[in-house]
Amino acid sequence: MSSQPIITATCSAPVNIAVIKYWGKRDTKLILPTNDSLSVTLDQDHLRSVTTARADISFQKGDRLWLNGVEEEIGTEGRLRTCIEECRKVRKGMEAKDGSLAKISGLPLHICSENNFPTAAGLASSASGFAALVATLAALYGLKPTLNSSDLSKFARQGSGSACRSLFGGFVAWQSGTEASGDDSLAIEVAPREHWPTLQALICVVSDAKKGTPSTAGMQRTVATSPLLQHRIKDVVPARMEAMRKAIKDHDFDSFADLTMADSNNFHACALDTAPPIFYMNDVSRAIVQLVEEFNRASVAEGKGKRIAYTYDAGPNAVLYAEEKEMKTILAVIRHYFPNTDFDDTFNLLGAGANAS
Ligand code: 2P0
Repeated sequence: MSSQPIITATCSAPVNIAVIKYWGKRDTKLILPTNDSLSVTLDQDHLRSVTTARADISFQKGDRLWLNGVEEEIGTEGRLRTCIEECRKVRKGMEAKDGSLAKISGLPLHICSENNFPTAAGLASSASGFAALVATLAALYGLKPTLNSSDLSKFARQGSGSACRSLFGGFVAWQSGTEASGDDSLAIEVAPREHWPTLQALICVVSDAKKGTPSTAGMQRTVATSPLLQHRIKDVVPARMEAMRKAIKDHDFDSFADLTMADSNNFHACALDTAPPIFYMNDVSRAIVQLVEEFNRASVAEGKGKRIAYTYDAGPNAVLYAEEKEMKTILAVIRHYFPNTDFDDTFNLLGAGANAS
């Protein structure tokens, strides 16, 4: 390993969209989830975070961070601080072990992060943002020989739960783990993007307003008050994770669609079962559900099986998964029924994980 300090690093990270949803924490500080989740990583052409970090003795005001050009307070504790210090601690340990390594762990950091999509677009930016932060610090500190992507996912997880999944490309599982330390709560690759390269995602931005109930607060209200969530954790998700792995392994779109839509609906039912209830979907979201269900019903009647899967996160925007060959038709149908809605018409391919091109 080189003893020269690499004092600047830039990495990017993609957005991921869960098909088995994360909703609820068993530990809010370490961000340990109440159930496993599984997501699809999108390509970085349309949605990504790019982060640059520099360590420099001349940064006399200490660590600082700018998000889309606006300085954010890092503070002495909290998610940003945790991610930075976790990476720094590993570098410090490496420097203590290997005297030839440049002593950069103690240098102040300046970090700039930009999204290539509007933060207010109602699309999750925390996942790509924290994944890019950890990937960048890992590059700056040369952590990769010591830590693999699953190890780094544990750091990103402490920034934002869903961020751990953006360290990998393709199909990714976040194993909830059982240890109180969080050491086994990490992301793993289920299948690389090359496994199913014809699967694509269409993002229908129904509303670009910021969501009313932020995920972090909303999910803990669900944990505290929803009996349905307990059923979801114990009886629904474990079997669904297994079935989803099999659907992906077999390129079985029909099962993939069934499971994806069922899990989106179950998650939103848990939100509705929360006291007071949380409404993320709106009338347009529900109209898209009805349209997809009708499209699939007609397709099944013709013997073609289901051809579209919808899923909704903590907001009204629809993500539609389909095979590449179906996308033109789907876009035409959506445009026909929603002529006045300015949906993004870009198809998102499956992408690679953080820092990969
Ligand atoms: C998911 N969501 O699996 C689920 C589906 C929203 C609905 O992960 O508190 O922003 O930072 O860990 O990761 C959104 O939650 O929450 C989320 P924190 P996060 O993608």
